Amino acid sequence: MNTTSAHGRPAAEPRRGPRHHRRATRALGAACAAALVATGAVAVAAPASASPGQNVTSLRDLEAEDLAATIAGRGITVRSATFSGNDVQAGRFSGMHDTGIARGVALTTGSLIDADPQSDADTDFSASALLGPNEKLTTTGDLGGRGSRALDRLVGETTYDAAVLTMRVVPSGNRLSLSYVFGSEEYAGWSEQDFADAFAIWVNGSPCSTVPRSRDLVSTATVNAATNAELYVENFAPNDPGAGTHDTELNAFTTVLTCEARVTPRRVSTVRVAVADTRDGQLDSTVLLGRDSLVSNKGKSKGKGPKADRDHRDHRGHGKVSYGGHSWWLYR
Ligand SMILES: [Ca+2]
Ligand SMILES: [Ca+2]
Ligand SMILES: [Ca+2]
Repeated sequence: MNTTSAHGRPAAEPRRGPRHHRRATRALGAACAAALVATGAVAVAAPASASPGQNVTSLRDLEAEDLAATIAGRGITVRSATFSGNDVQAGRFSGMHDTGIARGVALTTGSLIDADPQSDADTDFSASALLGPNEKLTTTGDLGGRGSRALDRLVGETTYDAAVLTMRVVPSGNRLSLSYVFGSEEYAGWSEQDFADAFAIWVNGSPCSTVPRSRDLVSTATVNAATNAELYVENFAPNDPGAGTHDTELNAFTTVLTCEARVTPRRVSTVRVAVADTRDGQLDSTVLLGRDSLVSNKGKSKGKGPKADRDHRDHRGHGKVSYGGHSWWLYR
């Protein structure tokens, strides 16, 4: 396993807060606070309602096995599934056409659902990290949750509020693939200040959520307006979350990417998806997994992925594909 930082940042770089202290709070001054003042989109705990047609059902009403069944497509038999994290951090969603994955499973370092104002237990989050539109640049579920040791080792940071879905599956062929999108509230200024949250998909212990034609892990540090920009979808204007044209709370997100791995046919493989905050528990990062997109077949697999309006991909999975009126270039 790669144990070096995917971000290439110096270990001695000054930090904004005591990383060992769970409740270290980021001073949301500077760019983000200015943005809130400028837009009036102040972080009042007003329950944001989802845009029409968008729905999410969290693990308050589902089991981890339901999530695995949603992701599993052709050539995959699910043996078991477990989840680690708060039950509001994972669930099933639909109607998210603008993200490139309209239906599937989401994991987040915050909450997928709005807080119930009647519940005392909901005081650490207010609004969904996923459902549109983009109302704030700083949507946060600070859940006091543990991090992931595997992500700690992988990215060289202490992590918090980890959401980890682990699935034991039996693939029919020697290839396995899974379609995903990674998005974050850390986009909009904080990722450049070393607040890149941690995310990985592993197949039998090997990370596969890498930038195409590279070994770099997908994160805010490796996919953004300046780096691998062809894989990056921005959903805000400076100081203005409402200027985003994509109907999701995510400040920015990747195009639809694919994890691919070689596996042994008819033997149990372990697929693990994990996302966690780094340095503090604030500003949510979220990963979307396409419905029926965990697939296996013989030889080269480009995955089933979410159903597209138009699909001009070639046999290698290269090409242009359109979802919900938006087009994406996919690279394999
Ligand atoms: Ca946002
Ligand atoms: Ca969090
Ligand atoms: Ca974060």
